[in-house]
Order: sequence, then C-alpha cells, then structure tokens
Amino acid sequence: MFMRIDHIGIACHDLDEKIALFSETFELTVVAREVNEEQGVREAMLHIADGEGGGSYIQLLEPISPDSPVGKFLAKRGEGVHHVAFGVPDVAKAMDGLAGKGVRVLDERPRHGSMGSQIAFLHPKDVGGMLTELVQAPAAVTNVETVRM
Ligand code: MC0
Repeated sequence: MFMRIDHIGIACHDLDEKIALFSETFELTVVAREVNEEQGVREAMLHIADGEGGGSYIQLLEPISPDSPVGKFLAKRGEGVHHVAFGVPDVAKAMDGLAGKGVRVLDERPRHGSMGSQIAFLHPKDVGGMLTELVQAPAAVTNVETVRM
C-alpha cells in the first residue's frame, strides 16, 4: 500500500525561522510554500529526494489559528514531529481498505494537500500513537517516466 515516505510534518511557531534552520543546517531547498485554509496551516516543503511515485520532503507547519489541529498540537506538546505521510497510488482506495480493517479515517473524502496532492488522515490512536497521512501525488508527479517519454 505504501510506496514511500512522502513527508515528515513538523509543527512550529515560526515558519520563516524553521525554514532558515532546516535549509541552512541540512542544505535543503524550499520547493513550495502554501497556505492551506482548510487544514489551518501555513506550510513549506523542503525537498529531500525523488523516488517511485513522487518525492520525499520535510514539511514545516505553522498554524493559522490556535484552534486548528497544529495550533492545538503546539499548545499541548510543543514543537516537533506532528505527522508522518506515506505515498499511496490511490488515496480513495487506501482509505476504503484501511477503514475496512477498522482504522479510523479522519476524512470522509480525499482533501487538498501540498503541491496538488490528495490527502487523508488516519487517527493516531489506531496507528500506534502516530498521526498518519495518506498522500496521492498529482498524476504529473506520480508518473515521472511517462511524462519524460
Ligand atoms: C493529537 N493526538 C496526536 C496528535 N494530535 N497524537 C499524535 N500525533 C498528533 N499529531 C492525540 C492527542 O494527544 C490525544 O490523545 C488524541 O490524539 C486526541 O487528540 P485531541 O487533542 O483530543 O483532539 P483533536 O481535536 O486535537 O484532534 C486530533 C486529531 C486532529 C488527530 C483527530 O488533529 C486531526 O483531525 N488531524 C488531521 C488533520 C491535521 O492534522 N491537519 C494539519 C496538517 P490523548 O491520549 O491525550 O487523549 S495539514 C497537512 O499536513 C497538509 C497541508 C499536507 O500535508 O498536505
């Protein structure tokens, strides 16, 4: 089901400060910055590598408001790893399959994620305490070989 680790999401208070930290310390490049109103975040994707079905990234997340998921996480736990996201070929299919295994899928339908992806979250209590995200990269990214031909 999982093709790769798409990204590690890291909650922070100050996006610009953490972009500077990660890009300078690890020599990573910011490839996208977005505001996702639905998820309540300002975010940046720092590219690590390309692989089958898409890339892998560090995702830095700053909450838009204190009552958003990341805002609540910061208040309760402070800065740090917020979620791990796995690349899947078909997010709707993965959601159905996992729900059938008793895993609580937090979204009724796939939602808009970073860089044109389709995403859904799984309840951390059903995944060993880890908030887990499913990511289907856009077709242009998932089928790199086809695009190049
Ligand atoms: C909460 N819990 C976590 C957690 N957040 N455990 C591990 N990792 C996290 N990030 C735990 C709490 O400690 C608590 O356990 C239990 O889950 C319920 O949490 P709560 O605080 O009572 O409830 P809420 O209202 O904060 O909901 C938590 C939940 C929510 C995970 C359901 O945050 C959610 O629906 N998240 C999915 C959406 C999301 O996170 N969006 C932001 C990233 P105890 O033992 O204390 O009861 S958006 C994103 O990343 C996009 C842009 C993208 O990748 O493209």
